[in-house]
Amino acid sequence: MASTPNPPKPIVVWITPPGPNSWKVIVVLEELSLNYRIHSFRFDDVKKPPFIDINPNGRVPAIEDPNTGITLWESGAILQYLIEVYDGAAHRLSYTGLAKRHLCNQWLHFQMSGQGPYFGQAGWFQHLHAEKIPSAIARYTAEIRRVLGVLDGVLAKKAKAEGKEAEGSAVWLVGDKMTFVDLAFLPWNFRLAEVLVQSWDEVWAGLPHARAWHERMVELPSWKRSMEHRARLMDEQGLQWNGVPKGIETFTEYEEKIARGEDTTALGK
Ligand SMILES: N[C@@H](CCC(=O)N[C@@H](CS)C(=O)NCC(=O)O)C(=O)O
Repeated sequence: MASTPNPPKPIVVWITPPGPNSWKVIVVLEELSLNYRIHSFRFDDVKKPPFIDINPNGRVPAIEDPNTGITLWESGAILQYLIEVYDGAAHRLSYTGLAKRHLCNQWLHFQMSGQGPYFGQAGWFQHLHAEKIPSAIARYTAEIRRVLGVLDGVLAKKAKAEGKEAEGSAVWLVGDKMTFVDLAFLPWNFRLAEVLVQSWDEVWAGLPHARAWHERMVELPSWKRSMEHRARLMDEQGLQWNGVPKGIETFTEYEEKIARGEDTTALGK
C-alpha cells in the first residue's frame, strides 16, 4: 500500500479549543499522522482580525496549508481537502470507487447539515440562550434523537447484512473500514451528555449500534491525543473541560452570569 504523503511544512489549523467542530479536523490530521500545528485563540476573537481575514464567516476551524498555498474554512471542506491531498495514495480513511466515494460524501453532508447545526442549536438553547424556551429545547433535542436513530438504524442494518451482529464487531458507515466520515460525527457525539443534560446511558438508550460505533472511535489513540491537546489548550485559556471558565462551579452558575450580562471571560484568563 502506498504511504500517506506527509507535508514538509506544518499545516496551520486555527481553532478555539472549546467547540467540537475544530476537533473533526484535528482527529483526521492525527489519524493520518500529518505534520500540522495548532493556532489556538480565544472564542471571543472569532469575529475579529486576524481570524476574520482568514475566514470572513468568523467561525472555526480554518486551515492554511503552506505546502499548497491553500486557505480553507468549513470543517467539511477541510476534511475533503485533507483526504484528497494527503490520503489520496494510501486511502487509509477513504475509498477510490465511485459509489463509496459518493457515500462518504453523502454522510459528510448529513453530518454538516443534520448533526452539527442541530446539535449546536440544542446546546445553545439548552445552555447559552439567555431566555429558556422549552419548545426550542424540545425541538432540537428531538432532532438529536432522530439523527442518532438514523445512524443507529443504518449501522444495525449493516451489521445484519455483514453478519456482524455480535457485540464488539466493527461496523462503519461506508464499506468495511473506518473512514473520515465516521470520524466527522465523533466530536459532536462526544459532547452529547452535556448537550442533552443526560447520563451517558440515557443518551444512548435504545441506540446500541450507534453507541458501540461511537465508543470504538473514542478509544482511538488519535482521538485520545486530540483530547489531550484540547485539555492543554483549554487549560491555557483558563477553561474547564466543558468550556466553563475556571472559578465558576457549574454550568447553571455560568448561565446565570451570562444572563446577567457579566463578563465571564475575565474569570478564565
Ligand atoms: N459549519 C461550520 C461551523 C463552525 C462553527 O460553528 N464553529 C464554532 C465553534 S465549534 C464557532 O466558531 N462559533 C463562533 C460563533 O458562533 O460566533 C464548520 O463546520 O466549520
